[in-house]
Amino acid sequence: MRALLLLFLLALPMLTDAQYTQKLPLRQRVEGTWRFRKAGDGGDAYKPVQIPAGVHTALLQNKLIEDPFYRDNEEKLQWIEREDWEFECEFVPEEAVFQRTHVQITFKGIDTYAHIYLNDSLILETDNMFRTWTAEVKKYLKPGKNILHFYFDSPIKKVEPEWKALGYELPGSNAIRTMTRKAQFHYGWDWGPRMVGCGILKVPEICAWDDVLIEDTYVHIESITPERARLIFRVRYRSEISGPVSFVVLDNKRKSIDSRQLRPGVREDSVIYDLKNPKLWWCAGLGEPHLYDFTFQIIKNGRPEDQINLRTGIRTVELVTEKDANGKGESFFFRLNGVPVFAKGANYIPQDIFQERVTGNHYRRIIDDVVTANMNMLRVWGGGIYEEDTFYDLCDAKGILVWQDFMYACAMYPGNGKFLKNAAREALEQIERLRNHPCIALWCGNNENREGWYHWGWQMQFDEGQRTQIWRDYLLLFSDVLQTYVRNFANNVPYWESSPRYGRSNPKSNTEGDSHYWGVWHDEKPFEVYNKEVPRFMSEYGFQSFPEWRSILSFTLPEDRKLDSKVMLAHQKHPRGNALIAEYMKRDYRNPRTFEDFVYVSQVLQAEAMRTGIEAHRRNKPYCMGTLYWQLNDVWPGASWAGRDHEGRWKALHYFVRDAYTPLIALPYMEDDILKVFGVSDLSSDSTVSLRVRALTFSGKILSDVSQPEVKMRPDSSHLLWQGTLKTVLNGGKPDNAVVEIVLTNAVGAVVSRRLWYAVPPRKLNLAQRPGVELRVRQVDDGYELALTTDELCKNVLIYTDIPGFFSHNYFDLLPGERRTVLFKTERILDDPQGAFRVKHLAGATE
Ligand code: BMA
Repeated sequence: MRALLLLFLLALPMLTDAQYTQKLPLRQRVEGTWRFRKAGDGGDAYKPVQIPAGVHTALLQNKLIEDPFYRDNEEKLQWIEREDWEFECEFVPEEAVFQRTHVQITFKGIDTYAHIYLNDSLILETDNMFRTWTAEVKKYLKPGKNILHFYFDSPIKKVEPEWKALGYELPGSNAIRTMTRKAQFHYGWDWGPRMVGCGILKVPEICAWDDVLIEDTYVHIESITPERARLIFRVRYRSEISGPVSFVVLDNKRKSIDSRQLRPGVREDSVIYDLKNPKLWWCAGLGEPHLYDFTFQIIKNGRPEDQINLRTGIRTVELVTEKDANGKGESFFFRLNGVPVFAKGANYIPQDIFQERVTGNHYRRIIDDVVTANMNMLRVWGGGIYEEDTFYDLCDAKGILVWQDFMYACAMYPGNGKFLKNAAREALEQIERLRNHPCIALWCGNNENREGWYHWGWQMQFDEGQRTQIWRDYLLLFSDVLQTYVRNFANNVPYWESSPRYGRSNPKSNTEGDSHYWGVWHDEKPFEVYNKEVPRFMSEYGFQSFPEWRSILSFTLPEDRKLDSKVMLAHQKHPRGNALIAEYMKRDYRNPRTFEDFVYVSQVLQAEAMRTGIEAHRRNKPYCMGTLYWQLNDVWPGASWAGRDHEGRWKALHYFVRDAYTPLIALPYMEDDILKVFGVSDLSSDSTVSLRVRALTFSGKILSDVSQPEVKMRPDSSHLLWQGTLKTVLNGGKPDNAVVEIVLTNAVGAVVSRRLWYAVPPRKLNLAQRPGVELRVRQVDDGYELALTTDELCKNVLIYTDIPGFFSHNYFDLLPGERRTVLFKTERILDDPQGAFRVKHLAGATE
């Protein structure tokens, strides 16, 4: 007996240990053998597939279709959207799962209409790719082999009857998309292909648990003072048990314990947690994006029943829309921790039309590129997807504010009860998912739906009753449901009903709200109108160009490499795109010699256009408090407004933006033959800089040279630093043979901003056709250093190579006598480094 007792006592610590971990819910991915087939095809039609996959990538994995991006393959794949598809997984659950009281499977990224069966029992019907679906499966799951089966309805055929039954056609391009809560760009956009697929875009997860499961934890920031931040940890849990437990919050410094009584059912509760001397979260340029790591636990008898780790930041964010003192307009800007932020950034769209191909590496690279380009805000545009957790984690960590649209764009949406319920549930889930991220600065109802309704002639096709109905549906969703949800659940993040507030045809678009200014591009207005059409916050404006030449090579054959070839036209989704690029190019540039040169000039043209806009917006600070150009990136390789192409290669625009977004900058602006230089500071403290404005001929003769040492720049300001007549600046030089260099240096003599300015458009410049450019290559640690010199000014120098890698600088103007070094980052070791690089420049690429 004694011996037995001893044995028992010895075993006790082990038992406790095992029980300790056994208590926690078991969470694991459904790993197994996946296969798929076209519905209706026989059993032997099943093909293996790696999940996550949509039908297109599943077919591609099996080489049953060709690369959808290659040549004009897109067109040949349109049959896919009208078929139903089946996916299936054979898996063996871990034994431990069966020892738990509850077993559930959670599905995310189910695109879109699926019947999901476990061992032939229907466990779920899904109809929204943005939602999370959970099924209790304890009674269907068995030890050994299980079959999880998905039947996907064609997203087109599924909604056709309902679409017809509406009695009218909702406005918007490819508007049948509005019937389905699925990424709207899948149906084709003016920068992307049409790939209406279905599939499993995330691996499902099993969760097995006994007594308590935490469903959601939310850190609500109640108040912040320098001494203390009061946080309220709100938790929603499911419990099978009642009785006393402890709610524990841990950060790396301390632990707080609160006693609570559990009650069975789905319950909400909260604990207060005070953080001493909180370090605030700041966006890039204003400070450190400090983050706190917390663990929240529910502990019973010393053992955690469930626990959640979460990372968050302490900050307040406001959207300030206040009437101007003169009564003429209304502000629109973000205030972070009480400090106004001039937003610098771009509109972000998904990184691939097939989201399942986007990896953590893609996210890290793109957010790094955003940070490198001195941005502090991205707008996640409403025709794409609510981004993945990784995206927001990176934005939190790097201090990138996120303007988050709900996923509605350029259309009117149905308003029936079923649709609204689905939309409301989606909103709530997404708000809950994102509300601990300090990067979220705004929730916006939709992209251009309001603008379309009022200004794109949409109303004309409807009778009075239909108009009333459609608008009522709009208001119900965007002004009522989404707004209420954001107010109640989004952790004090502001809501904005629609972007833009007013369209460009309304003069109010320049005095209040955010604006999408498309007079440049759609209305063919010259780039200079950006200087006049300055809104309070520019949330979209853009100009197209072609992707990097190597990206073009990847989807074409030599015979396709012409502006109007069938293949190139298939990769230009804007009906007037090529004509507009060509028309604008003619205004400012001489004729490109080849198609490759055209592609290069298109990028320089685009970069100049966006720089004109960015500079106008920054100069007009604080009247204008933000500039987000359209668009950061691409979903496939094609002509588009992106500054960074689908392969992640920087176009000229991304290089220009990095310079144009530097926090301290001197900006040239000519008005009535007077060259004005504005100093803009986005910093929150005073700076002292020296300004130098100097004019040179293209062969390097100095025409004028003025310096202003010790210039004070107030924090967060824009003001005139210097001005001179063009005549005195050029001082006898000719405008077609002169460049003005404007340089700001800081107190220790480092260059903080440098801008080269010309008095006439590039086509009028008298550039040397064959400037004596020399390029010397030397191997360095992370690649090759390229040193460039020239004896005559060389405009828009593009260095290129077939070797994969990244050029630290490109598309820059090289002054005579200047020595410029560029780092080419690559992992390759080159046999002939000197012969590996080539240089293109404007005079050589145009006639
Ligand atoms: C905007 C966007 C997109 C579109 C872009 C270019 O207004 O919201 O819908 O791709 O213009 O036309």
